[in-house]
Amino acid sequence: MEILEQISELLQQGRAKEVQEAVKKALDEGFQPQEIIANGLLAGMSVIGAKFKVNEVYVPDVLIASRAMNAGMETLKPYIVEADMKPIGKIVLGTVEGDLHDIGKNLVKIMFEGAGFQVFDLGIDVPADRFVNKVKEEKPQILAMSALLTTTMTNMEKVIKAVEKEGLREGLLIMVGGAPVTDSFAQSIGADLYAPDAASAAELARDKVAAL
Ligand code: B1M
Repeated sequence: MEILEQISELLQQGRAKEVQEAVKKALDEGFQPQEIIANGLLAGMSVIGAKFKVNEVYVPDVLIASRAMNAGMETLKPYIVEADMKPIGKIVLGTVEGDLHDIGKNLVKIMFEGAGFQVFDLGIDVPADRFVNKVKEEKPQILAMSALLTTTMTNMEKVIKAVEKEGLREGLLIMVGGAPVTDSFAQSIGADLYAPDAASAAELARDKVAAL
């Protein structure tokens, strides 16, 4: 079996340690981190997602696969993030309140870091006031929010309102993303930037901050 296929299979079985070993092997074989993410880790995760949707696998299986995904991403991180790079800007990042999904957010974080940003990751289930406090403290160029549920994406607007109420909106770019989020939704809640995936999120952030 080809190594990327092996990574996908191991991830689906939730074998985190073996995923990490296979990721290292793929790097040794000359695969680029982006290829390993797209055709190994994400390929496996999308099989799990499809099975989850039709109740072929359940929450514990998804959690175990998610851990394997994060383990694989940790192994790749040093190869994506350039060492000793001077930050080109600051980003405050988090998954909004009520939402526990962090795989996409973690991927976005790695890509932001790879693009040269210093990232303040607030984690999951982040209420508006925590975003506001971190923006006050760090004065980032970008506030970035992730949501994976149709029931939590609406909390992005609450954060934007809270940021406005505190007088922090001017000069701050707000980026939103996550599976149910669209460009038109982003515009409707008053966000400045929307990106459909982690690589474009990093590219967009880099371009927008360079233009400031
Ligand atoms: Co959840 N879940 N989940 N889940 N889960 C989804 C999202 C769902 C689509 C599955 C389904 O029914 N088909 C569905 C949402 C339906 C909806 O609202 N439309 C769902 C549900 C219903 C739920 C629960 C309610 C299930 C339950 O308990 N009954 C529950 C909710 C918990 C909560 O959050 N309060 C729940 C729980 C979980 C687990 C905890 C088991 C686990 C999360 C573990 C973790 O994250 N640590 C989980 C998972 C893993 C999924 C699926 C299977 C995979 C999500 C994922 O990680 N994808 C997902 C089904 C699916 O997506 N096929 C599903 C891989 C990841 C790389 O993609 O996060 O989309 P994604 O990130 C992408 C882009 O969206 C983008 O970049 C990434 C790619 O490059 N992106 C950004 C993300 N954030 C961005 C921010 C940006 C820009 C781009 O700018 C700031």
